[in-house]
Amino acid sequence: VAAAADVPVRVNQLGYLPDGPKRATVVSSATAPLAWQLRDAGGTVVASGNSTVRGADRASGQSTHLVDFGAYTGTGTGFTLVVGGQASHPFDISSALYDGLRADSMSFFYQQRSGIAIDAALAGSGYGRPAGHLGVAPNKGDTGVPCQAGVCDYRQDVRGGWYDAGDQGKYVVNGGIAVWQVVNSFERARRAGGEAALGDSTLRVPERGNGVPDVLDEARWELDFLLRMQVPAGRPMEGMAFHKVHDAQWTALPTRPELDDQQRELHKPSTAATLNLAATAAQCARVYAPYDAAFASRCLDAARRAWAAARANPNVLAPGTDSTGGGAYEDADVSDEFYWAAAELLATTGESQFRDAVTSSPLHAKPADAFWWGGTATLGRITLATVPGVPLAADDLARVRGLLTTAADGYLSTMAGQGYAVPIPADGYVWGSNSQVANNAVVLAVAFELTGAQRYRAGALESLDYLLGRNALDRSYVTGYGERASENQHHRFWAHQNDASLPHPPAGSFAGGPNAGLEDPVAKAQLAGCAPAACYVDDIGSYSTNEVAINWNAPLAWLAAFAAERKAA
Ligand code: 9MR
Repeated sequence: VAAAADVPVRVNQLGYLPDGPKRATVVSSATAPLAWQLRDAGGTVVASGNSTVRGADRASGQSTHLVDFGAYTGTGTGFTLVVGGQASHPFDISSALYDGLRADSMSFFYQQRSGIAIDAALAGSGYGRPAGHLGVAPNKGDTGVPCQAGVCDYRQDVRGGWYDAGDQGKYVVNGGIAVWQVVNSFERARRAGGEAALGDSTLRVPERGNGVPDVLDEARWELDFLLRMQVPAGRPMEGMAFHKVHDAQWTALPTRPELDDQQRELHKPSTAATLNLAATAAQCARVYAPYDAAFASRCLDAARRAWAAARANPNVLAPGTDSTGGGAYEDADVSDEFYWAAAELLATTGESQFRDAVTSSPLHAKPADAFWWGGTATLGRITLATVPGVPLAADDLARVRGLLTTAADGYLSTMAGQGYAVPIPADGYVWGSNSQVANNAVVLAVAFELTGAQRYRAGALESLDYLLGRNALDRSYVTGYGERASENQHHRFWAHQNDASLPHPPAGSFAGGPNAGLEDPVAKAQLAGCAPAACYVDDIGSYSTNEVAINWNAPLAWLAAFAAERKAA
């Protein structure tokens, strides 16, 4: 199928919810409003009006107009928005709009599993592959992985988990935030009465039918790996978590997981990784308790040991230079990871030692900053603000909730100031910018849960509009969703662009997005001079704009589940 041409009327190419906001952006330097028509599939005009002139937009470098057709409440497929004789891509208006994306964005994690054969009957034709990294030749790991020189003198079984991204490394910092968001999407949905949609037999995973919600089955694949990354009792730095396991050298593109012949190595434990383990294992203990008490108690024990180890080794920092064969995931400030872990342990146990750790942290009084893999305090704030029964004083809890709604108000005002409603500023287009859009949209959705105010839900949904096509490039960043969707994301197995015998990324795969830093050779060669929001190319070589990653698909899946819930406006 030939890619659709870029058009100046920019819509969510998937569509709109009947009870959600319906806005579009038009690229035009006209200084007077433009007439617009909403046409149904038969070409009949079902709504019309005039645009609002927005003028120059810094992030996209474009002159824009806004169209608001939110007054239209009909449903159907094949709508187009026509402005000045130019039609948008066709889109749907449907309350079932996000049902497919909810499943596909979550199924991404099954497709990224290490240490298990991927079944084409579940993953889709072309996506099956033998298990990777179980020590079957030519693989050398991950069942008995040695440390890098000088780090340890034993081997550890660290099989399983999810490959991080387009590479086949597995990083505890990053695995942590990703699995937290997957589990949190379930915890949130359960509070909203929507857990059935994430329940047993809702996903294409091998564990379907086992009586446990599939989202939790999927997350457990990663949690079991994180637990294996903990230094065993009796070893130096016991209770700490190894920072990461990956190949000694970067592998070429493509490299099928089962054909990776590089030596796998464990890298030195870090305080950040240990606190990622403490936080996610504490969350695990809370959320899995009703389904598997033994697993929940194993999680809690690991979380306590990790917390104690981090307290005993509070400043073991992973260096930015350790990036041969895998990403560094360096972090020079672990105060936010301490806060997050304390919050999860408090919410799970209610113990005063963790309450003291939360309330004595300088971060407890600070504004709710945007979260990402290197900054996790707001994950802790979300847990404190939303999990029922957290034993903090009522006024303190109200204050934490207020920090989150204040952050959400900030994202709304950032959105309102731009031609494309994006909850990041013009200077925020860094590596993985799409994940920052999605993470900030998660905060908007949390503010909706806390207050019931529709403007927050609208902000979360409009953030999805940006990711699905209403943007500087007229592009959906999610494979399989939209007329002009990314399909050549950087990946060693879904490398169709380099090898026609391999598949494209599966539907629901989320590109990292525009990165004004131009941090790879393809971006440097093709994107010189780009406006920040246009610094993106759908080329497999552009890993700094077009990779997939577990910590990026996680907020997309979280949001898709939120958007798919039927909520009356
Ligand atoms: O998401 C990470 C981004 O914040 C960093 O700027 C970038 C460079 O260090 O690394 C990104 O993470 C990559 C990781 O290092 C290796 N696996 C792929 C990840 C996504 O590109």
